Amino acid sequence: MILDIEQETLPREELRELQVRRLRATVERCYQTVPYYRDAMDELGVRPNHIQSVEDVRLLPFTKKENLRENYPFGMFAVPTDQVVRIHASSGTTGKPTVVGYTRRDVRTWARVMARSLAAAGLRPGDRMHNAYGYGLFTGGLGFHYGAEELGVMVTPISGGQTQRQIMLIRDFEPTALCCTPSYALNLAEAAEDMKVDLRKSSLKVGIFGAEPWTDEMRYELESRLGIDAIDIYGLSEVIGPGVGVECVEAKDGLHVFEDHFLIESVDVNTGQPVPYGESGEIVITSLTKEAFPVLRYRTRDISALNPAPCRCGRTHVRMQRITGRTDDMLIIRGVNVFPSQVEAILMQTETLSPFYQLEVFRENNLDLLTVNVEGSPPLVTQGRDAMDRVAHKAQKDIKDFIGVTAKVVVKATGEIPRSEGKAVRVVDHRKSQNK
Ligand code: DLL
Repeated sequence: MILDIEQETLPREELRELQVRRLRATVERCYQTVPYYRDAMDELGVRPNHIQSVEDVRLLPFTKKENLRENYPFGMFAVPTDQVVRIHASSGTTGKPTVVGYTRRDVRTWARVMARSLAAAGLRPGDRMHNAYGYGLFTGGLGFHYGAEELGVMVTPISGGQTQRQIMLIRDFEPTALCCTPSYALNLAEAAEDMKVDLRKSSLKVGIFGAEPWTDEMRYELESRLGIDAIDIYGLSEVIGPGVGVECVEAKDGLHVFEDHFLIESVDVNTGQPVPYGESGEIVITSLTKEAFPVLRYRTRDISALNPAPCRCGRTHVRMQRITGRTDDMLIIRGVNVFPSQVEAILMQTETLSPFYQLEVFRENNLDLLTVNVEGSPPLVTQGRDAMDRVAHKAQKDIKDFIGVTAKVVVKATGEIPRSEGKAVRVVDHRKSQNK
């Protein structure tokens, strides 16, 4: 029996009833205990009792990252701090980080949705997890850790880094699941190959990868180099951490959102209006069961489409398409919108290129210029510069043909692109420093 499968296969009408009950309680709690939410609702003239159906969520104000920052550190908490047993924070590269808090019950809820995520990915009690997500303020490490313990999975809390040692521990402890960012999984695959360790013959059977955008092309690469099923998992600190949605191992076709805990919408980035099923929009999430840090209509900046079609695994929860990228990672190069993941898909279809890449953006004579740095495959690199330039030229043409953007492609030697230990840095934007 799969953990909580009754919750995940509820008929939609019953799920809606559960959601509206929980939504009303959450809105009431926000209104009564968080001055920010009360003010924002008062401004729109919305009262908690206006929420009568799930669709009424649209009456509520959006919450943005800036609103959380303005209330740094604990201003958005809906319980006194003596009831908060854990905090996490998202890495603020600019300015202050966003701090999120959990009550004891929140920690249990999170462990439960993470255990359910692992179960959807095919893990069962008795499995073993190599957990290379970072431990600390980042939610990845501890989120997976508590989920594994909740499910009854033995966890190696290795965190990120010390890559060669990780390979040794995978060989010795025989984990069945590898959990880390997809870019770190690739780093591990390469390190194992360098050490002449064939991970395809190891105990690993599944990889549960997330925390950054990745493509189906990257999935095939990881599956074939590691001999596993690669499963996508989504989440964000502001909403709970990992465990908001996950692919099922049966279909690997969209991430089931745990709708009994999270109400999900997809809206037009500019107008905030809902977009129809199947169309891309910005994902907006309202927490339904959180105590310490409830969120109302949080604008995630993540772009995806929702699919309500029943899934072959039997779950009735809506599926979210793999995230294309974040609104703030979208580059606009001479008027053409481009996400790094689109470039990734094209590079990875070129056999002579390796999956290690990084984009650079410059500004010259008021024009944005995109350079795509990518490593050649080892056989290409041994053929020398001319061969590498020919491949670069072809990739440049493919990028122009398929994405419509003019980019300069530079094929580099092995090891020239920095290896990731957590979330990969896909874009180096020189425009800001050039403006100074
Ligand atoms: O990255 C939580 C997490 C940890 C998810 C481990 C999955 C695995 P944050 O650091 O707050 O939390 O970053 C959240 O990461 O808004 C997305 O932009 C991105 N992200 C997370 N999962 C995916 C994914 C964690 N599967 C931000 N695909 C989110 C694409 C993802 N982007």
